[in-house]
Amino acid sequence: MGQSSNKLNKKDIEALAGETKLDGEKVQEMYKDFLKQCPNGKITKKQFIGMYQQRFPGGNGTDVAERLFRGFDKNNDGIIDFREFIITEYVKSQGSPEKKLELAFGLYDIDENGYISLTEMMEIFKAIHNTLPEEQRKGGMADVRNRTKQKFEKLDDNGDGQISKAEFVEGAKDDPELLEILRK
Ligand SMILES: [Ca+2]
Ligand SMILES: [Ca+2]
Ligand SMILES: [Ca+2]
Repeated sequence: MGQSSNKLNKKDIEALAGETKLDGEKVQEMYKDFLKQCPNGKITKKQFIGMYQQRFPGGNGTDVAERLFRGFDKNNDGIIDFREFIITEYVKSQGSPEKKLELAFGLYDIDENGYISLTEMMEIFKAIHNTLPEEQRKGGMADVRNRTKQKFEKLDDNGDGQISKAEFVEGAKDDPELLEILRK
């Protein structure tokens, strides 16, 4: 009961292949793998955090996973379905620069007001820093704060204390570190 709604049919596969530029077989294969890990076709936040934690032995991936979860969960229903999973994975790894910037901006803009505040930017860089193994992290948080503040001031072209999308896009041209979150 209700199971068929989670299954992808041929048309869904083709649509996803079109959106991601992957071939249909590859999508099918990824779907099989996805179902192996998540037999009900959904990833909960808890599962997602668990998956991410494994990527950072010795570090803490929880905050990064929390942030990324929101980027994946496009419709905000608290779960990631295969469609959301594959599209976001694709943008993260091979999306066009515009799509990547779009995704990254959304991750930074935690309260979704259309601007990045200094606090929001701190959250992201702290989360990234926390994924490092303990020995690489020691005493580094003050440094992260200082560097984030400098970055923020540089990005805030009109000096209004927040980063607009245009400022972000412009700044990211010279600062690849702004997209570091997508490499996590
Ligand atoms: Ca969702
Ligand atoms: Ca914001
Ligand atoms: Ca500004």
